[in-house]
This record gives sequence, structure tokens and C-alpha cells, in this order.
Amino acid sequence: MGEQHIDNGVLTCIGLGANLGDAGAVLRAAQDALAALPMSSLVAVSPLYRSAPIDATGPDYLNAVALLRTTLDACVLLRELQRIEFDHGRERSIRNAPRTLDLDLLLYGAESIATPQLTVPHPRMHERAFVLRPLLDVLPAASIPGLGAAAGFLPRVANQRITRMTP
Ligand code: A4P
Ligand code: MG
Repeated sequence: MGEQHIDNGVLTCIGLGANLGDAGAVLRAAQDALAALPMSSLVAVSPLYRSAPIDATGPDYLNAVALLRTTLDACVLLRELQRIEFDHGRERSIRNAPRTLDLDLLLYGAESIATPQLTVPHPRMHERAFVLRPLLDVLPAASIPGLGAAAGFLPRVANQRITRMTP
């Protein structure tokens, strides 16, 4: 079961977002659910950030990024993330609709994946301060396959409103 220590496996980055209900409580519960995933260990979780909705409407989001080491393959991990979303009451409606919990698989080691269900790296991650800022907190040397150093994209998102909530 979860909370185990694993030394092998792939280092993955997961983006967490919520903008409905008690978003802080939802993100804390999501962290616990990630920590409980089988064949995985939660390495780090970034501070929480409050961010203005991008390509979306509704209240501000809370966002964070988790580092998870796992031996689950990427499509199994995606299904686990969708189960956690579902467990937290997400209603799938229109794309980019306000949601109680959104979990995106941002990076899966250095792999590039393109299947109908899964695109890794997440295709919009480098355009979004709410991904880049927490990602760089937990993994300053993060590299996006095909694009290069994540830190190199920060200047391009400097106009997006985002505030760190916790130290
Ligand atoms: N899918 C493909 N690749 C991936 C991946 N790497 N990670 C597929 C997760 N899912 C992936 O996702 C739709 C389908 O994408 C899934 O069935 C899966 O097979 P979804 O979560 O149901 O829909 P979505 O979240 O509305 O779409 P998506 O593409 O995740 O939206 P985005 O681009 O992530 O945008 N503004 C702020 N400030 N903070 C936010 O967190 N989030 C969004 C969501 C928009 N604006 C935001 C934020
Ligand atoms: Mg999503």
C-alpha cells in the first residue's frame, strides 16, 4: 500500500489545482491521497499559490505541484489521478470549467508521451505561472522534454497574477 519508501522508479511532477469550495482543504486531502498511492512515494509538495484563472472563469485557483517517485506506468498513474479527482467530487462538464480538484501529470521523468488519453509533458505547462512557480520550488533544475529548462519560461509568464500563500 502507500506511504512506502521506494528508491527506484520515475520522478514525476503532478500539478494540483482547485477553485471551488474549500480549495485549501481539497488540496491537502489530495496530497494525502497522492502519499497513499501504491508503488509510489511522495517526495515533496510545493507551497500553495493563489492564481488568477487562465483561459477560464470563476474564482481564483489554489495551485501546487507535487513530486512523486513511482513505479506505476504513466497511464496507470493517470487513472489513479482521475480516481482521486473523482473521489473529491469533481464533476466533468466543459473543458476548463471551475472544478473542485484538477490533477495534471506534468512530467514523467524525461519521457515524452503522446496517446489519445495522455500527453506528457503537459502541453501548456510552460505557459503557466501557476505550474512553473511551484514546480521550480520543488525542482529548481526541472527540464521540460523538447523545450528545455523550465526556469527559462518564467519571464514569459511574469504578467500572470499569482501569490505564494505559504512559506
Ligand atoms: N490528458 C491528456 N494529457 C494529460 C495530462 N498530462 N495530465 C487528458 C492529465 N490529463 C491529461 O482532462 C481532460 C483529458 O485530458 C483527460 O481525460 C485526460 O485523458 P480534464 O482534467 O478532464 O480536463 P481539463 O482539466 O479541463 O483540461 P486540461 O487540459 O487539464 O485543462 P488545463 O489546460 O490543465 O487547464 N488557471 C489557474 N490559475 N489555475 C489552474 O489550475 N487550470 C486550468 C485547467 C485552466 N486555468 C487555470 C487552471
Ligand atoms: Mg486536467
